[in-house]
Amino acid sequence: MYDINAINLPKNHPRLKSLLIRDKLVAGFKNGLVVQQGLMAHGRGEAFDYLLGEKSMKYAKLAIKTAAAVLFLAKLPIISVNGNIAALCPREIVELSNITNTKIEVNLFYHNEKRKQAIANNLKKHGAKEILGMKIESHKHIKGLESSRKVVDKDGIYKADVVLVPLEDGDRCIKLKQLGKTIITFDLNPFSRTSQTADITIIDNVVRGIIELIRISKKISNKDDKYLRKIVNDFDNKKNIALSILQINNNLLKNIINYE
Ligand code: PTJ
Repeated sequence: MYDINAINLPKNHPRLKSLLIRDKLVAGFKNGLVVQQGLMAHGRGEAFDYLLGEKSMKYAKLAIKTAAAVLFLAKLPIISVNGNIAALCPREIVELSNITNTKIEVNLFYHNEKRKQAIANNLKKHGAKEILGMKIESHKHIKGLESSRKVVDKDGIYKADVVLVPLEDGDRCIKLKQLGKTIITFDLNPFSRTSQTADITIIDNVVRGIIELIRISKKISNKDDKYLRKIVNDFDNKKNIALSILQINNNLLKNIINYE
């Protein structure tokens, strides 16, 4: 087992947080949770995080509050877990699942049974009781989807009304939407097909955003449906994405002004 604590990073390094996140993924890769391509996907995410100033924008916080309300209003909400998520925030996934009564399903783009099992074991180590997507007899195929993500659990994503898909590929997001499901995503790239297709797009690093999602879920957990529905009705995802892109643009312009 690769020991993340053995990595010796200077504690006063100005980019310590970002380096620690990288190390989680490297450890996840060495321990069989993360696929090589996941490391590259993280690199793309990091680049966008830089443009956000590596902090959660107010638009991300608004999307997160809406996501919490949607999870509470759902009949059968599911969190879809891939290799990167399992390595980055397993404890938070389990905590969110407990607070919002959302089931966890492992679903991989680069399918591999051994890695799937390692991911499930890691989630169990962090307190997960039930993990969907593991039993062959429960597998169902989403018609019209070519990638391995088409294999879903009949008691999970297949019949879910709400699916949280962090770090997703666009194809499945589009397909799940066509099937009438409400989709929540964490994606640092506001231009990705997933971001553009989802119902609630959280443009934030999942490592930061999921902590806020847990916090706000705890805060609104005892609110009634009328209160929750108002949050959802007041939210405009397209507008929120547009404002996030404007914020990124302003961040870039600030740098030019500083240069002049
Ligand atoms: O474990 P698997 O086999 O299911 O594969 C997982 C990956 C992530 C490799 C797979 O889903 C994939 O290739 O994803 P994409 O198409 O690269 O999309 C990932 C998206 O997540 C990109 O838009 C990235 O910018 C974004 N992203 C990467 N890291 C983060 C992120 N968004 C939020 N938080 C991050 N930490």
